[in-house]
Amino acid sequence: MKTLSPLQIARYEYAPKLPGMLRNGVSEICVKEGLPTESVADQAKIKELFPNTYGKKEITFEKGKNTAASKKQVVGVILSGGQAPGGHNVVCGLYDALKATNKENVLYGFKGGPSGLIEDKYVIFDDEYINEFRNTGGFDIIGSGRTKLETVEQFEIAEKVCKAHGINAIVIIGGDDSNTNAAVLAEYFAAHNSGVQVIGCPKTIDGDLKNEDIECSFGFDTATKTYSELIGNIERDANSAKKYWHFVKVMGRSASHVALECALETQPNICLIGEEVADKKMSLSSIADYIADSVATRAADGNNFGVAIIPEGIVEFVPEFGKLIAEINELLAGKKAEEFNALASWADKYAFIEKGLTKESMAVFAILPQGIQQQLFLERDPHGNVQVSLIESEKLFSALVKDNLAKRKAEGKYNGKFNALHHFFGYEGRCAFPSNFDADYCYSLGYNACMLIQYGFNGYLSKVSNLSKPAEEWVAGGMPITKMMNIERRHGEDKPVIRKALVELNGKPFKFFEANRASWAKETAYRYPGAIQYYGPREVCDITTRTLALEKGE
Ligand code: FBP
Repeated sequence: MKTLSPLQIARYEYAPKLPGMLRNGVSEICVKEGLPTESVADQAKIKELFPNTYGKKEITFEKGKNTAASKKQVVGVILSGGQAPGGHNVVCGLYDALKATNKENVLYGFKGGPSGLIEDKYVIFDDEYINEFRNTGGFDIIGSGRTKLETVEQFEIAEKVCKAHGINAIVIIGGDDSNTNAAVLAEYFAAHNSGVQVIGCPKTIDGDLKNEDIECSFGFDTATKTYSELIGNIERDANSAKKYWHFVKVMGRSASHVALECALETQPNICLIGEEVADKKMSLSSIADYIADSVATRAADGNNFGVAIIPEGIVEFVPEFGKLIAEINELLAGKKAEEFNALASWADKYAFIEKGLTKESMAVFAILPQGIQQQLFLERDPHGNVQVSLIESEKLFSALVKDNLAKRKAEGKYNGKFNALHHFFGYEGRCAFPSNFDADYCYSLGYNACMLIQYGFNGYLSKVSNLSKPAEEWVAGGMPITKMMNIERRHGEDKPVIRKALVELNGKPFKFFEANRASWAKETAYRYPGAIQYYGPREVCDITTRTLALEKGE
């Protein structure tokens, strides 16, 4: 029998905070037009590819008479990609705004991600269904998936499905790739006069969908708070037992925003930032040396313990490792993967690898622990990429540090003890109960998406900004997705895509970290953020991330 926890019951009752301008009821929301937009780069090319949706104006909502035509809305919503806390609230906000506008409005939820639209698998939401998911984590309300909506055949089917249900708008809740696809779908619908609008919502715990307009993607706040709680607890354990070095890998497929935010929250001895590793062209051994320096310095003070945060995507930022992965991808291309997998023993496979890699890459491969070597040959994702979440880089670096320390010991330069423990925090944070920030932000994004639909916008991203301030002061509006796009080379082709936001080495969050990390590496300066608080004083419950606060100069 299904039972509810007290927190579940309490969270069902939580009323998410909307931006002040959306609080007066849907009849009191009007549009203020901003300036026409340009894409961040490659303007001529993006304009050519998006003739119907390019250059539209940014808009903000404000208090005033709602002038939108009050036609009945039938909307479909899709959750796309990895789970992120708050996704349910986007759906709830959208549903509530639709029903507040007109009781006859209908919300379809396509199941299992974008493929649900193509396969016409859906639920129709009602109060009973929705109420079970209010302010809860996860994407289980309709499920998610990573199918890309990008081919004309898929768009034709999507159009047919929408027509069959009378759907006049689709809301896609996803990261940079999913919102890129949302923009392409919006352009297709506009070019074919299909009467279907597409609105995107910025999601990903990785925090790499942000720019001058989008201050942060939802889910980043809750996920990093969850990991930071756990890292803080580990720090306290390390400082109590004084006998382990903990290597903690945190999610973040490419960018190191999650690692950086956790470091700002917990002040560990070491945190690697992939973007810096790439910028300084650091090798595996120089990184190991850098960590071993902290281990040795602390050992000299009698502290044979510490905490190191490793971003999940780190390996691809190490130039020699990136080259190795590229060569392995080549080695496994097409039928060669089958040939490789058919080899009976690891020794046979090793010989195959030795034959196929360049001398330099083989030298890097050879120093890796066998477990990591084998992980590099695990199944690729649907786009042919190594699944970095499956590579145990926390174990890789602790093994390299151990070797480094052994050499130091042999040379009489180190006399400490090094016992490493390993952790990977990723899935633990993706479905946590959303923090108040994410619960409020997501509900606002969904509510706002409905307003964008009502006012007839297409190819827009639901935008809520001024996020470091109390929700009352948040600014709601929308921006054309094409504004965030540029042309990038993907799989040998020039493609219009939303630019991924990596950690800026000149940005305030990294600068703060850089200014403090030398002392954190030596001292025990741990900071303990504790568990997410949902009820209590505002300064405890409604705080945003340190990243956002520093970016805003707070
Ligand atoms: P999105 O970019 O789709 O939001 O997903 C991010 C992420 O959580 C990464 O941090 C992680 O590498 C990846 O998903 C794991 O993917 P999967 O859920 O398919 O194992």
